[in-house]
Amino acid sequence: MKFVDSAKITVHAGDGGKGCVSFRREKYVPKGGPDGGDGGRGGHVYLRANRQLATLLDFKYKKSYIADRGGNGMSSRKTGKDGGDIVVGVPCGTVVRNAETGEVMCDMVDDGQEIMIAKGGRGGWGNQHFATATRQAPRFAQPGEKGDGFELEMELKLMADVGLVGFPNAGKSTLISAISAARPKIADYPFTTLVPNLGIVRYEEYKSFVMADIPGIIEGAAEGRGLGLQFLRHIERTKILVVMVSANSEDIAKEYATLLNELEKFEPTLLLKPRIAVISKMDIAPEDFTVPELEPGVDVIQISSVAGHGLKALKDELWKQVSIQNQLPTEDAVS
Ligand SMILES: Nc1nc2c(ncn2[C@@H]2O[C@H](COP(=O)(O)OP(=O)(O)OP(=O)(O)O)[C@@H](O)[C@H]2O)c(=O)[nH]1
Ligand SMILES: [Mg+2]
Repeated sequence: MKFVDSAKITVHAGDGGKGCVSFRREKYVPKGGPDGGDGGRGGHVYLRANRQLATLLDFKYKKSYIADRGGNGMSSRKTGKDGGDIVVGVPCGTVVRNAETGEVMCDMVDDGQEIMIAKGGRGGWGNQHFATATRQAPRFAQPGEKGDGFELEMELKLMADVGLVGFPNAGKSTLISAISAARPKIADYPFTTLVPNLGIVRYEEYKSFVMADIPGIIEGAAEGRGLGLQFLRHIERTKILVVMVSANSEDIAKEYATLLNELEKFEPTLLLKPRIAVISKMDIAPEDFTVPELEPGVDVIQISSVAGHGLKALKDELWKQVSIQNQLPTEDAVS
């Protein structure tokens, strides 16, 4: 499946229907009063977050969403029909901006979350509303109001608990395939992973958390080198980070520092997230391998995804950290 994580679409709510100009026609009443009905409301456009959707790919093919206009008012005070509403499904984690102003209009986080993104125009009043003592036969009615219309920029930021970052070839995809049901491509060359993968990691009997494997990061990623930058945004919303360096890296501490540096350049707040350092490929570690001290206060966990070593300890630690983060009040709750 192709992964598309940004898209531009237009949404147009329906215009309101026109109010009607009409007069009552009855036998023996040559000049009946005004009885023009109101126009119906234009259809709204809603966005709804849907957990089943994984990409913004659909929006590459269908870029325009236009709701019906309201029906015109009719004689005998009959109101026009409301235009049908449209619901556009988006993956959870889609941030929606007004393309013209850049302003964030909504952040579609929870499954089922729904928002009216473009409001249908109100129907115009029919001439029945405009009769007064001095103007008994109004020959006018209101036009319908215009429906809202926007160009929207959508950006998908994956919603995962744990973000996995490391140089290309560090063994990120191998880890996610060892501890979840995700089956990303694994190969012995850099940039095997071209799109993010999400894996659900089961923990004990009923618990689980979501881990995101993103393409490898290299020095200069924050300035656009490699594939890093494009995907770093996906870890902006994770609760914790796993920073992975291979045991046979030439300089583990330097590689680790480079990763942190790229994260910081991309978005300084990424470094405020709790992180765990992971040394991968311990089965092929050099003979004289010693566990480096990478950062005071940051746990270093050694694993081998191939041999299955250290995975339990890693999952225990990840679960512990994810649960701590889940118990903290969210930013929304504080403000
Ligand atoms: N011996 C050994 N090899 C491993 C281990 N984990 C990964 N590898 C190998 O390392 C190579 C790269 O693994 P990937 O999981 O594709 O690495 P990645 O970090 O996802 O790489 P990119 O997607 O390119 O960023 C593959 O040949 C894996 O088989 C491990 O624990 N032990
Ligand atoms: Mg990979």
